[in-house]
Amino acid sequence: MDHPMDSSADENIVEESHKLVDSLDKLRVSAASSSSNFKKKPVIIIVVGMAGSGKTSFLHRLVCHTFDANKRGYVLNLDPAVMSLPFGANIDIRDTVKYKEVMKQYNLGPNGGIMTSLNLFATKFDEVVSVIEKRADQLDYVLVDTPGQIEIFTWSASGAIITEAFASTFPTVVTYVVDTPRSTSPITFMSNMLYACSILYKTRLPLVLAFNKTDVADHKFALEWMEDFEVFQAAIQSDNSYTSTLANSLSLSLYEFYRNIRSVGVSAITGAGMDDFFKAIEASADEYMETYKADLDKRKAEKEQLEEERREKEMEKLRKDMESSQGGTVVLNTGLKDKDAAEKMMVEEEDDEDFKIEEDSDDAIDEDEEDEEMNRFYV
Ligand SMILES: Nc1nc2c(ncn2[C@@H]2O[C@H](COP(=O)(O)OP(=O)(O)O)[C@@H](O)[C@H]2O)c(=O)[nH]1
Ligand SMILES: [Mg+2]
Repeated sequence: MDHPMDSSADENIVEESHKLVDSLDKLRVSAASSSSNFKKKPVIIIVVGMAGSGKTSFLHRLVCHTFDANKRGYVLNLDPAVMSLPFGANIDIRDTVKYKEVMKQYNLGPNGGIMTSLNLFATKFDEVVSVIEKRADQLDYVLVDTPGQIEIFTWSASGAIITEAFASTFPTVVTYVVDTPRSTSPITFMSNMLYACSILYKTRLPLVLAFNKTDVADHKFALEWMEDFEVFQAAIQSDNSYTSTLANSLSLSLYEFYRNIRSVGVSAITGAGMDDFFKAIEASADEYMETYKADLDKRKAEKEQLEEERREKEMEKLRKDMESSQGGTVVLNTGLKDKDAAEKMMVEEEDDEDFKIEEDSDDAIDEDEEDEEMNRFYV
C-alpha cells in the first residue's frame, strides 16, 4: 500500500504527534528569526466558515478579483478532501497528503482522516512559510482555503500551528464567511457570531466578516442587528423557539465583539462587494501592524526578558555552588541507606585508628618481622 505521505513508510500517529511538536519548535525558531526581517507584504487571508458557507467559491472569486486588479496572489489549499478546485492552487495539501490513504492506514472516518491529514501537513509547514517568504517581494496576497468543517481548522493543534506560523511572519487576517440566507433566524445568527467571536479571541488576529450569498439574501438585516441592540432584542423576542434570558445576555456581550470587527456583504457568485472586502482587508492589515504585531513583539520581548532572568539565576546558583565546593565541603545525605553507609564508614575508620595505634606502639611487632627474628634466634 502506498504511504499517504511521500516520506518513510511505517510511521504511526504517535510519531506524527511527536513530529508535530518538533515542527512547532522549528516554527518557533523560524518565527523568532523572521521577526527581524518582518515583511509588510503579502497579506495572508485565511478563509474560515461553516461547511457550505461558500469558502471555496469565495476564494475563487478572490483569485479572479486579484488577477483582474493586477494584484499578485498566491493560493494555498488546506482542504485535503475537496474533490475539485475551481482555481489552481500554488500549494495544495492534496499534493503532499493523500486523504483516502490516511483514512485507510489509520482506520479513520472522514473527519478523522481530514484532521490527521492536516496534522501531517502541519509538520511540513515551516517549508511552506519559507517558500512564501522567498516570493514575498512579488506577492500582494496569500489566499488560504481551509477544510469544509470549520472545527477541523479552528479547534485543532495543526490549525493553530498554521495560523501562528503565518501570523508571526506576515500580516495575517482571518475572514469568517457567513452563509447569509441561512442566518436570517436570530438564533442561528447569534450562534454564528459566537463562533466568529471565539475565533477572534482564540487567534487575536483581525477578523473580517464576509456575509456571503448576498445574491440570495441581502445582509442588511445582519448589519442592523449588529448596530442596534434593541432591534436584535426585538427579533429574538419574536422568535418563539428561543426566548431565554441566556440569549438576551449573550447578545448583549456580543456588542463588544461587533465593535472589534469589520463586516462586508459579498457574493462569490456575482462578485458583489469585492472592493469593500479588499478595503476591509487593507484596514485589517494596518490594524494587525498596530495591535497584533506590537503585541507579538511585546510578548517576544517579555519572553526574552524572562529567559534572560532565568539564565542569570542559574548562573548565580552555579557560582554559589562552585564557591561552596571549592573548600571541599561535601553535603552528606541523611537518608536511611546512607546512614548505614555512614555507620560502616565510621567502623572502618575506628579499625584504621586501632591499626595505627598498634603500628605506632613500640610493642607492636609485625608477624613477618617476628618470624625473621625467630629464625635468626634459632640459626
Ligand atoms: N447563491 C450563491 N451560492 C453560493 C455562493 N457561494 C457559494 N455558493 C454555493 O454554496 C455551496 C457551497 O460552496 P463551497 O464553496 O463549496 O463551500 P465551502 O464548503 O465553505 O467551501 C455551493 O453549492 C456553492 O455554489 C454565493 O455567493 N451565492
Ligand atoms: Mg470548501
